[in-house]
Amino acid sequence: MQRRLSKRQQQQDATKSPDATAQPVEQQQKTEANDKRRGSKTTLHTPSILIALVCILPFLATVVLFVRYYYESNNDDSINRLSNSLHDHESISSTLKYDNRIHENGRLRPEDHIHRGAITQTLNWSVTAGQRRPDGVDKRIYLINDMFPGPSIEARSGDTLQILVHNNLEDEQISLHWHGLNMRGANTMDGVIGVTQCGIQPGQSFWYNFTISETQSGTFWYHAHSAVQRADGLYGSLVVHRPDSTLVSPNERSEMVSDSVKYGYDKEIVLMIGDWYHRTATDVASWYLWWGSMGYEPVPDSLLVNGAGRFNCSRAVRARPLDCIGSADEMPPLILDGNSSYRVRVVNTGSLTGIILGFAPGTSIQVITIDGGNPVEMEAVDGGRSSVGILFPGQRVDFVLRPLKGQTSWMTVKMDDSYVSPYTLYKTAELSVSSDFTIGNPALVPQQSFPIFQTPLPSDSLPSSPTAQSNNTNDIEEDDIININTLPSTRTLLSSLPPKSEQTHIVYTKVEKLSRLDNIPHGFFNRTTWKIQSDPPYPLLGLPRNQWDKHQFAVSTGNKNGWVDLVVNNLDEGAHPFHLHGYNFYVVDIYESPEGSGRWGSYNPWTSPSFNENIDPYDLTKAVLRDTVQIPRRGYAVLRFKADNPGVWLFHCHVMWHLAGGMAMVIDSGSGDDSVAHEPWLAEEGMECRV
Ligand SMILES: [Cu+2]
Repeated sequence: MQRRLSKRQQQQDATKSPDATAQPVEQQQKTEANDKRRGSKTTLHTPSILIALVCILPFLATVVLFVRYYYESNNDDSINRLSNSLHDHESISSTLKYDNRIHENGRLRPEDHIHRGAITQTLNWSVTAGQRRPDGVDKRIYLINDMFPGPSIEARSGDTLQILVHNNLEDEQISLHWHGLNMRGANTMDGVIGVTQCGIQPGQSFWYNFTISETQSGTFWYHAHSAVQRADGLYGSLVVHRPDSTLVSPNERSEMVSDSVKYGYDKEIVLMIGDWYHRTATDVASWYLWWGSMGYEPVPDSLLVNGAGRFNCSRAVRARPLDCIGSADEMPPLILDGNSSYRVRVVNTGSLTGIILGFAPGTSIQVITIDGGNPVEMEAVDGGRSSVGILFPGQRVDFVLRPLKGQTSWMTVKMDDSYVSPYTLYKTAELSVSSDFTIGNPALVPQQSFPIFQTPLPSDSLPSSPTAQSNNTNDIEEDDIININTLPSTRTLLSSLPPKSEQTHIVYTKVEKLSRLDNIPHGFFNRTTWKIQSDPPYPLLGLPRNQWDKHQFAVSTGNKNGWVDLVVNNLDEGAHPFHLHGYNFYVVDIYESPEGSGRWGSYNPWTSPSFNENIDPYDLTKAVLRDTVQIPRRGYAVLRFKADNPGVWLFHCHVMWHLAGGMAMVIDSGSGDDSVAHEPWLAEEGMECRV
């Protein structure tokens, strides 16, 4: 597999032409060359047969290779695992009568943080890999201090985190990114290989050392920003509590009611929810970054909440046997105290799909913040709805869950099929029917219900669990969903939004399958597909911009600290959840072209009919402050932020496979001059990165 990838890499590197429009001509030349090689004997006699063959053969080969590769590429691995992995059952068997992983990994203790002053927390982490069964299916995953997900971090605003990360993997480099934290004055700690640091090599350690801003609090997470390790479990939760009012100066105090009083909740939990693949992420990425995938995203097999799930072993695809144990009706439960209101902090830790979260009808949900603690206006929405969505990869939502009536209930996680369905012809309604040539995944149950057990738990028998295929037990009604993507920020937050920005930058993004890149899907910003800076092999932060290689596309905001509009035109047939490091941005405009209109939906403020030099056409009362935004297919978003955080910040799609295909660019803030690096010491001789 690796050999195949590296060969591809060589081919790509050998490609010189940066001209994206050259495709048709090249394709034609290639086909002609192939024709000559393949058909020199027959050409003279039967040109029509030859033409027919040339037309049909590649198509047939594609179909055969495609199906074979997708369903069989991992047979050997799986069989090996089957034969020698009966040693590891500890992650799901326990002396308890139920699986308590969701509970243990989601517990929060705000009381330990909101009443104290800022401190320095020093943590010592060892990253390893091991076989575990998050959903009953054995898989090699990443562990931090032997845990999956990694240790939860709880802090308060103003805390300093000093985290010593040892890479105890055999042959992979790693890095960790603190998703959503502004990292003000700490760009070198942002954890992006090739942008802010070199990878931490096997056997080496790295100190992450940064102070959380006094003004930041909310739900965050940390995850690997190296290769595709995030998708194999190298992540954990990071919750920053807002300190209570007794700790701030008296004149600020009146505005600072603690969140629990303001929103009326008693307890807090965090839920890391995401799709899950049974193959390793390297295998999944290799499949997607192959011409035969034709750009169809690999469909996940399962889903996890706080590292726990339950796969129905009987759904395993025959050609891809799994080492799977456990019963489908043992879904891991949430444990709630029946009398308390909870602040539920949800993170989409997945690689591809958006999620909708639903509770039993009659449950009341109040959405309070989006992404890193940005409060939203809920007045616009009727109360009494019991579902929230869609939360896309990298995004977070906090809501208050009022006490549930009755003794037992369920939480349902539904994967958004809009990403997967139209492009893979995947039919959620006909799960067992997959006889046609599509790359749907019959193993996946896209809607799963997890039981909620209420304390005190009965000592003799536990409430019964819904089965893994409990599609009907707790359906999510479309009109019962709070659409978190239309909630505006609170008026207080919007009051700091200027009516007009000082700079406007326009970029275009798309996944392209170009012949000059062997028809392997690549994510582009304008004409650049991102790769880790390799020539010279130093992090971008250490190099002046005039030494960045051809895989870096940068928007420079100069050194004026002014407000910037970034117009992101998504020319793709699919939507993408874009995440910006180092900043929160206001989404001041967002648009999707009507289905079937044939339009690209791109936007250029200067050529727009509503262009006015003095007034922007945006309705700022609808804006929302966040750090990860789903930009619709054939549409755009206008992101406004104050470029006052010097550094080089990655802006990228949070779909793991698209990022692996290069869907990223950087925002360069606070350096006016092309010939001056932000942190020249990072590019000293002898400190080259391994790329
Ligand atoms: Cu994407």
